[in-house]
Amino acid sequence: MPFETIRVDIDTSTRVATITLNRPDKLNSFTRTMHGELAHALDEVENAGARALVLTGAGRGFCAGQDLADLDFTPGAMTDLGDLIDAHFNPLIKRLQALPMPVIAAVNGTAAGAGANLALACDLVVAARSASFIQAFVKIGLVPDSGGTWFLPKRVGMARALGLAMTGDKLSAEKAESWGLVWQVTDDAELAATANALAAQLAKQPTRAIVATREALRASATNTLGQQLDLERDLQRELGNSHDYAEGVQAFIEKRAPRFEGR
Ligand code: T3D
Repeated sequence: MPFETIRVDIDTSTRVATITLNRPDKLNSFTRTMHGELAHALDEVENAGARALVLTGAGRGFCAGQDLADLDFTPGAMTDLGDLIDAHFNPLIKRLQALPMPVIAAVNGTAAGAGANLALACDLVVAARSASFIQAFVKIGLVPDSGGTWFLPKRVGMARALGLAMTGDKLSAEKAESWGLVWQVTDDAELAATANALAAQLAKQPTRAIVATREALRASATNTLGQQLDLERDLQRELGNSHDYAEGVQAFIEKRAPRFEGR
């Protein structure tokens, strides 16, 4: 399906899908159209049986959050931000977190406002050295949304979360890596290849096990050790019946590389 504001590429040999936010002149900020297209694209990626997704931006920005020109400030007809978030941003973050495949944000440039938190909602962040992360919300009198108040304290601790959110200061890719927000920083020219290679590597792994691992690691934030041990048992029981488990064990015994199929 042709899109106006994004590009979608699905490599049927590697089973890696790439979605590129494509409004470079506006630093790929979100309009309602882009939200709608992204929702369709995620359906497309899932229906195509992709086994890893790369989310990136065209041009010099990754995503500058909400397009502030796509809001109505007319008295009596003002955009209700709660409605906008309910209709678009929250479903997007939940969808990304629940996709049955690993998701990599390839942050090519500025990631601001909801754009920064969009990256944090992905499983792994690979960032170009020139990229940066800005919790820009405070500069327009808002609170970090799209999961920012949830992701940040868990990943960087309360002191740094408060600092980033209260100042709206730019965090460089290298500092974001040293603070634990980013998996890997690459030279700008290497970003696409690095993210693609990582996605191709993940797409060859036992996808169900990867997704279950993500579920377990997330659940550890609120579970007791006892609950976590039970969850690990349940997931292991489920995966013990998977094709990829049988294949992994067989491959080990036959001393060959496994051929996982994601089922
Ligand atoms: O508000 C709600 O609806 C609730 C939901 C909120 C979610 C949010 O994301 S709120 C936060 C919204 N985002 C921002 O506040 C960030 C705004 N942008 C900036 O602060 C700066 O653009 C950046 C720091 C990200 C980058 O600065 P710089 O100097 O590298 O680029 P620039 O010149 O400011 O931007 C380039 C173009 O993109 C420019 O357009 P022009 O003048 O060349 O035609 C600029 O207006 C446009 N642009 C950048 N960000 C946005 C945008 N246009 C609309 N909305 C944007 N968010």
